Amino acid sequence: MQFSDRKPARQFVKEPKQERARRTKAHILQTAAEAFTQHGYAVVSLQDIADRALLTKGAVYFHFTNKEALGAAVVHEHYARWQPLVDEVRSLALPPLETLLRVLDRMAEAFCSDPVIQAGARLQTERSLIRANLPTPYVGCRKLIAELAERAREAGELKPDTDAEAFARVVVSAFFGMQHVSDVLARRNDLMERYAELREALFRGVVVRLPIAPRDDGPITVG
Ligand code: LUB
Repeated sequence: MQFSDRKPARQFVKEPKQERARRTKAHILQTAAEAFTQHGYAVVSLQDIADRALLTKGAVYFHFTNKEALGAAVVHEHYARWQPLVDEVRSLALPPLETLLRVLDRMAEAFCSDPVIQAGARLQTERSLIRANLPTPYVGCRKLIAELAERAREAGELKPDTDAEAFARVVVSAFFGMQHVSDVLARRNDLMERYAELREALFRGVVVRLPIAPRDDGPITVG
């Protein structure tokens, strides 16, 4: 009989348990990211993360075998968060240059507000201390920016002699350096101002018409 067997009851118990485990794991990851971004990988212990998360060390170990696993999970989650951001901008179907600028704007905002994004960047600079396989940094982002820049060049929005690959390398290096300097000197409080300067300086040389300030929803016009 459908109702009297153990099966439905077991399902009823199992679902919320899995959901709770998923939430606990996400909570640990978020807490670890906050600790890593504030203090760096080396000085944060698994016990520190457990204390911060208001969990026992055993509860943390249940989800992550060691600190290396937690560090690696934060870095992987950092990269997982770029794709939805890019997809969201692409869904607006804007012209290529505006798409590229919006993606960079959104990345800058994420560096201001998302501890997982912040921690992922910091952990990549500390990657020699983390005994785990971490994704190669910068290359995926460089490829995306190069593609978008090349499309903007083909659309006549960037100067015809723009080297999209070289431009992308410069953008990634400058952007990464900018967020790092902002972190070290101002705990990222001045990141959007630094980003606006960087955007202006980098794009001034390659655009046909100068873009206006970040986050302006109007058309991109001559400055
Ligand atoms: C991006 C980080 C931090 C580059 O692509 C990457 O590997 C990145 C990880 O270190 O931001 C941002 C231009």
